[in-house]
Amino acid sequence: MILYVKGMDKIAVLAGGTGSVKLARALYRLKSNSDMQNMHLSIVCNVGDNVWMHGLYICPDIDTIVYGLAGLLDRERGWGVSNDTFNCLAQLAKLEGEQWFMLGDKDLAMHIIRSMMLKEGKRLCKITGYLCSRLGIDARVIPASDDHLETRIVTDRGDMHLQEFWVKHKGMLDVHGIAYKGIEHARACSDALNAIEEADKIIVAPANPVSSILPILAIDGLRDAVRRRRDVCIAVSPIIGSRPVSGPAAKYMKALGYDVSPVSIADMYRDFASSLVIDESDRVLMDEIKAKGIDVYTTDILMDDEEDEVRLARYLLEL
Ligand code: FO1
Repeated sequence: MILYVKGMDKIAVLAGGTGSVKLARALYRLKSNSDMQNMHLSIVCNVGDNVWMHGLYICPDIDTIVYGLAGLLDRERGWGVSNDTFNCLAQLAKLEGEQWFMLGDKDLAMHIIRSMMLKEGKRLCKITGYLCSRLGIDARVIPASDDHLETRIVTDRGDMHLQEFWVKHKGMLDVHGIAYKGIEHARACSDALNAIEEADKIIVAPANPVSSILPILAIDGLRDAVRRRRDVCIAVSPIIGSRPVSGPAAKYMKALGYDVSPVSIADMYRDFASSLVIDESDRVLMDEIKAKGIDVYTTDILMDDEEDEVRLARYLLEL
């Protein structure tokens, strides 16, 4: 039985990729409940992971969310299409040499259509809306910006695109800094600003704070837009204890001078989120977090299976 708050219809989620999709798809699943059919779900996606490969524009975080909502995501890997094959990549390897970024045959269709439409002058947000409608998705997946920006990781071997650091080098290099290249020219997508302005509740997904959430908020106007809605903005900690739930968040946070702790998430988010949800096992940190001027709630935030995902989504809607 869901204690769904009447009138709480518009939900905006700030999202990255592999961690965020678990929560996004659970909210989307709840939307099919008879008492929640009025819910309008808008997912504002990070674009800092976007990359050009083989003349195609890949938007990993957008694609992960789109595939997740469409029920096409490879759940084990957390990215790409389930039951995909890699024949085209094998042929590319013959013609071009070793390939380090795995683009599946089915996945390629998305990148081909997107790249074609971009070359026709269409905006990323319109293209994403079109792809969602073709896949029958009844939610808005919105790029934070239509403009290209990329998260660069500064390492011993120089600065490189996040995908090169994470996929090619398997996240093994030492990290000295992070930069959002192109951020000064990136304009916020108007649909993203509207979704934030109109939301009854904004949920910051348990995503990498440095490479997923901060690049969204670094886009001109976006942080201010969320700050104005601080009272309805809830964040879920991507850190439990002293570890990220997944991915390279620890390396990135340390590079920016933060301890890897939910307390640091409170420091990073307190100006735009009024509440932080942390794991039950971090209950002892509640007072320290509260002292930073952000409300704190505890629940089991680890999403190991579908049941966990839906339970956390319900908890956040009811909070
Ligand atoms: N992650 C990997 O670890 N290896 C890959 O080869 C890889 C390919 C890939 C292709 C399309 C796509 O949408 C995502 C892909 N990812 C891959 C995931 C991606 O690198 C990151 O996990 C996200 O950018 C972080 O959110």
